[in-house]
Amino acid sequence: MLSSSSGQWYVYFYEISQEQKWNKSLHYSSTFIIMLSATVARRNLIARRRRIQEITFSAIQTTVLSSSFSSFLEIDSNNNVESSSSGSSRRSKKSSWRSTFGNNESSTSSSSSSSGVGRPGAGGRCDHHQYHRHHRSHFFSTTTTAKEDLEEKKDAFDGLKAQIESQIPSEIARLKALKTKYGQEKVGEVTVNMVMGGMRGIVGMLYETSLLDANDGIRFRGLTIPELQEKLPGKRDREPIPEALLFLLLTNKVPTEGEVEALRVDLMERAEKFAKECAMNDAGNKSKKNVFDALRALPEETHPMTQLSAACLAMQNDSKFSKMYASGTMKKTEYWKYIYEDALDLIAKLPVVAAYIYKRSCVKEAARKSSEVPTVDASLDLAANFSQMMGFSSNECKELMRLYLTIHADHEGGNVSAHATHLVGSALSDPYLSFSAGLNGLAGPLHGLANQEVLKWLKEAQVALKGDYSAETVKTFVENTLKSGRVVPGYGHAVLRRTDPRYECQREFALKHMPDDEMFQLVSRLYEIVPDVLKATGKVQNPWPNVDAHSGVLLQHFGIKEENFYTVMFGVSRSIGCLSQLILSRAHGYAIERPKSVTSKWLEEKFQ
Ligand code: NMX
Ligand code: MLT
Repeated sequence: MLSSSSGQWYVYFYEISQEQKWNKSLHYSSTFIIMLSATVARRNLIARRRRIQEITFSAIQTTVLSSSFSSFLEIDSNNNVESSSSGSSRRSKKSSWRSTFGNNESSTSSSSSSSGVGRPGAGGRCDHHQYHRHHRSHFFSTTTTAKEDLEEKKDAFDGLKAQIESQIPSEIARLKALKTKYGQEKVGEVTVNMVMGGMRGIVGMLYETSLLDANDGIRFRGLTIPELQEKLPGKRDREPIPEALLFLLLTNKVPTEGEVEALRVDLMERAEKFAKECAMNDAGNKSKKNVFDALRALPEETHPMTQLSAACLAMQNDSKFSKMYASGTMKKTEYWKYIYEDALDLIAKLPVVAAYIYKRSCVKEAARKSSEVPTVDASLDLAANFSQMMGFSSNECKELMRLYLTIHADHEGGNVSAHATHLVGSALSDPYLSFSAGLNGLAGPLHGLANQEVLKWLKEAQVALKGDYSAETVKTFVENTLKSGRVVPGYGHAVLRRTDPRYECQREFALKHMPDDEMFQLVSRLYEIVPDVLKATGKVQNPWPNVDAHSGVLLQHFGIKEENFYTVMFGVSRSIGCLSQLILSRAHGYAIERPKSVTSKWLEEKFQ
């Protein structure tokens, strides 16, 4: 299919030229012949990639997926996957593809009712292949534009994207109805205290992926942490894997085993491709700089959070959304598709970059240090691979990483990292730019950096207390912290008014895996002492521990002792929540965020 738009041609050629390292500024007409040959080569590449995907899928189908998933899929003699339930998913997916390629006005509404549409690699894959086979009968119809390539790359396993797409029309209709019916209703009152107190309690933004209740704690799409642990499929042991949470956040649906597996494969392929390309560039072609070169240009002692945020920006050149926006050919209704691709790329890349930062900048012993691009093991889940890339391959550490990446992922929209990502994204800044902003907020000691502060403080306590964890000495230590003008890190919360459920589940993990750990004994003792000390100040709204009070003690037990890295791990996890919402925000057409500010004089004059 040839695009009539010169902009699309440009983007297409730009992508080819990026891969082939040709000069993108060559004039279209003088490069037309080159493009045709490149197109044929590219088509062969895509066909080869598809064959690999088919083989991989077939292997997964027979070896990995649960029998329940296998039972509703059938493999025909051409090795195509069909939904055994009916042709409905095929029809809906086909119309969805037509819509994608502009042949059909509105397809997604029909797909919304199809239960088969989201099955991993089900009807969508089959129809997409038929669609392309059909259109490849003519030379021009075989030409892939940047847009087609983007869609094609993800064809085999993209039940998730199809499910999101199928939900968009009904979600937009629901939001529209909400606005029409209740648009003029009030959701609360704003007092001067709220304006002057960090906007605490002001209901001011939509955020679908999670909701925080002061007393119940966080619910991810309605599910508490114990419910996630119980209900999310894809577990390797007891803890859920973050891929399952990502699926839940994006679709508001507990995925099937097969759907989680398909998403896992997708993310690991993205991670592996990224790491391999960067490693290849490292080894040979120095002319193509990559994110690791950018990181190497920073002093080793640059804080790991600064490095992670800088890495996000250094990768921004890969943004598909930005390229499409610049081409001028992307409709508003298509924004989310490119945000989705960027978001999933970024979620997959961040653990690789983070593991690199860890090994280059955080570990002290020469034997564990490395400036190599980490090697991705695509057979693992995202968390296990992250743990392994950092040099921790025990099953217990992988389990901890699964729990860690799951529980830190989202905490509704008002916290600094989520809000910053949301705000910057609302200006149509791409996911790399937006999430870098979120990371910069997470790097603050009152927010994500508190996990680093907690471990420093615990180490300080160990030195000061010399093993005497009696109530009196511990109380004095905590009071001295306050007297020195510092906050007690890991305690208090802007919204919660109880012990953070994320603290509780980590405590359970510790009780199960490391009950005798000395630092865990200290953490437990502090839990008994700190709340009363904070209550005695008379000003702390929530004297109970938050997530950060417990995470470090687990990590150090399993060998991740470098606390300046802890917030990076928080950031890797937080990408899952922030970027899920970013996809939905563009899919549902959220407005640019622009609240009203006033001067203190304005307030005085209003009430005088
Ligand atoms: N230690 C000492 N003082 C505290 C603490 C604490 N843990 N928590 C709150 N306060 C103080 C707070 O500084 C404020 O003092 P002042 O009026 O002198 O400015 C007063 O109590 C009232 O604050 P709150 O309304 O209870 O809390 P706020 O919503 O303003 O702040 C936090 C919430 C989380 C920033 C605050 O509790 C805090 O600084 N905690 C320690 C740092 C921390 O653990 N942050 C991690 C939060 C979770 N995360 O991952 O992001
Ligand atoms: C978070 O996880 O973002 C923190 O608990 C801070 C918050 O919710 O305000």
